[in-house]
Amino acid sequence: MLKGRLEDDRMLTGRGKYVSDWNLPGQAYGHFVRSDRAHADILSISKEEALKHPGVLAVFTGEDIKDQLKSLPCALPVKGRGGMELINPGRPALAQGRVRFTGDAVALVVAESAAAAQDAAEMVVIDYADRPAVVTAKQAVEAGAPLVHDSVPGNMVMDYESGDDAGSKAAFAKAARTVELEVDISRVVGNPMEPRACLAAFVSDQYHLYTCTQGAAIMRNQLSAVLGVPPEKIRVIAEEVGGGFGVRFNIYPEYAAALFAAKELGRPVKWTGTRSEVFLADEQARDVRAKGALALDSQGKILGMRFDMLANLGAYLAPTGPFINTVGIVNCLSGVYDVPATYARIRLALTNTAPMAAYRGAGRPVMSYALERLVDHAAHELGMDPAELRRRNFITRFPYKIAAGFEYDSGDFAGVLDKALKAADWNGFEKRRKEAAQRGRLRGRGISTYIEATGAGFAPQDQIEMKWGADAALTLYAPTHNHGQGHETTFAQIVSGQLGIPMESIRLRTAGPDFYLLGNATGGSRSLLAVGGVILLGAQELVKKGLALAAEALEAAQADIEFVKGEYRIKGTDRKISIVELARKNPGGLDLAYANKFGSCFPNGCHIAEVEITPETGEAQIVSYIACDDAGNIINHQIVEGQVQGGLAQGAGQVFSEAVVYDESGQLLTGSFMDYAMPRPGEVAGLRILEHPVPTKLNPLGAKGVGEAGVTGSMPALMNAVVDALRQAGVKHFEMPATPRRLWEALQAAHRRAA
Ligand code: MCN
Repeated sequence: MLKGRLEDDRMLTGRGKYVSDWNLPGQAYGHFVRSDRAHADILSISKEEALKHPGVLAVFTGEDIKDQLKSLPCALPVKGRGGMELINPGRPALAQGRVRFTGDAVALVVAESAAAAQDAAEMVVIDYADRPAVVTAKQAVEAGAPLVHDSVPGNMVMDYESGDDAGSKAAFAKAARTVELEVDISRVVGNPMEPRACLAAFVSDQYHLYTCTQGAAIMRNQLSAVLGVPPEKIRVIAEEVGGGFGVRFNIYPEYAAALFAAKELGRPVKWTGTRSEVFLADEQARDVRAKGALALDSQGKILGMRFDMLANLGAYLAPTGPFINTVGIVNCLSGVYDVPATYARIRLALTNTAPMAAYRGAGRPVMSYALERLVDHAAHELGMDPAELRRRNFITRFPYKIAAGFEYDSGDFAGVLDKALKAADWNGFEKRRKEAAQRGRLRGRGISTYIEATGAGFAPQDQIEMKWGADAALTLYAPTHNHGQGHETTFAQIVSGQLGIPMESIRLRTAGPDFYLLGNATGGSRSLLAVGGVILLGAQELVKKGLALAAEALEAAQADIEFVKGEYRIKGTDRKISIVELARKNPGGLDLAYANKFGSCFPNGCHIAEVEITPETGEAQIVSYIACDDAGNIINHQIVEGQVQGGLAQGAGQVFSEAVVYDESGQLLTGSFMDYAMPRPGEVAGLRILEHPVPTKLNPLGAKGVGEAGVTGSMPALMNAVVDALRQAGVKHFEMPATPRRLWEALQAAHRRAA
């Protein structure tokens, strides 16, 4: 039994190396001058005063990089309605001629010290001509709205549809009941513990970037597109990453600008961002308005489903492309339900706000929120038990191809539901509600039965390597960077299970100056099912490779040798050699490179939340939470529990407190933790996490992803509970975040209406 994770000791004793811990001889320091307005033409930039400041080495602007750096890339072009092509307006590493959101990087000041660079940044004088800004997607697509990029008519980069338009219209025409719900999925900031930072160097004709990453290979490819050199000329170096959550997946303009500066100056350039810069200029997420409708027969069977969504993409397209966070969400469109006809349209609009990208769940929490809120609303409208309405519509046969594309291979949705209902004492709720009412509390109950696709990846293969060191330790090289998920432990468990060597003798490397493997980054909850699957097969290959060497060492025929618990043995004898000994005797002979790829599979679950609201103050408290998840086979139960817990806290954060607010001119009003409330310890009380594994055959481990499940399940479950509580006081509609003030105001308004 493991006491903890292999990585914990290092991190808890302060030996973790984060980005700002890296230093190189002779390094200079960078500071970015950022736009203080949402939308304006840059008339002139005066560097003179800044350059005179003691210690200042250079001030770089868009003009300096214009012919040297290409636009940030944008992957995955998708085709939309009527064959519409994605429009990518491009993004320079430093603004050229125009700023498009508050926080857009305009200049990079490099100096001998961080303080000198910061002081000099204040002396860079920029003359702007303001332009009107658009902040919401709705404003952006209105006729005559100001254009964020002249090359994008109507601010719309994509109008995408998926599913069966005619079929779902027909279903609505014949339905006994139709139900509609429009919801807002608010905008959030990822907020990893370590603000973004980088140390850029140009060494022997190679670019070296020390930074926070979710995967070195993807970053090298993205940087290659900007720097115009092959990925082989780029190295990404990273050890600890203080949280990623999706917003450390892509390169950012600052990294390209710092690499450019390092090459120009012939010195490493270090940039350590601040928390304010996280709020201003990290990729943000969600921000979708979703209108959903269900067509039902008289028995509550769903006949058809339609969604119309509008997504705010911010000022530029993220390097992963708009697909990852928006269009991709409609792929699990009809959820766990057997729906004959589903259709979704999603329009993606540019605005003068921070660019958007994937954030834990990458669009799936948006879809599950829109769908699971709608199904709950339908149950209420029909006067049905929300669990029963769900059960009546579950998919029960596999494989099941959903209208929007995916084929679900496995699942036991009713089994998951039953386990959760039992644990939540579903039928005892009314008693608890009454008891809470006696204490003056509004108690509400919410449920979600979510499903998501985990495992997607851009790279065609995941390459791994295993190399034995002189000390008989095995180094495992893999492309997915561990940034909190416990890969050092779980990957070592897989290898140890196959090779019979202690977990502690296995080291994981995922980046570094000599790291060149190709493969997918950590994201889409794919690391275990995809890279873990490759590792499992790789370890089995390694055992096979050792047979020939063992036969030689034991002077026996290969066919007579078996591998048991870390030892090659001549069957039926006590003549044997351990794999460690064999590796020691054959330096390099037992090293292995292996590649393969495993793709999407479908974890699902049922989450049931109960919340209590104090009407006098508007405070909401989660008083009970049951999460029952099917993550397929599980490698490490403790880590999985931690992942679900973390995801759930992020879901609770978005539902109860976090929200990015821009004013109508595009100024960010939530630029610090004073204005943007993160979830706090103890926020999720009465939590029980249950497993209901249904192994998948889509990867060799039989595992499904779990890293994002907590968010995807919790957002709708929690808000359904809040809405259920509010309904008792006459509140008809409520949007996130359920902050005390907003809850109190909603209750007051309902009270006034009733009076
Ligand atoms: N695991 C397991 N059995 C399973 C599934 C997973 O034992 N059936 C283990 C894995 O081996 C791994 C962990 O659980 O140690 C999460 O695995 P997986 O679901 O494969 O997800 P990833 O490792 O690919 O992590 C990505 C996912 C995403 S996309 C975000 S965003 C996210 C997250 O995980 N960001 C995180 N969890 C995070 N946790 C922390 N602490 N910090 C982040 O930034």
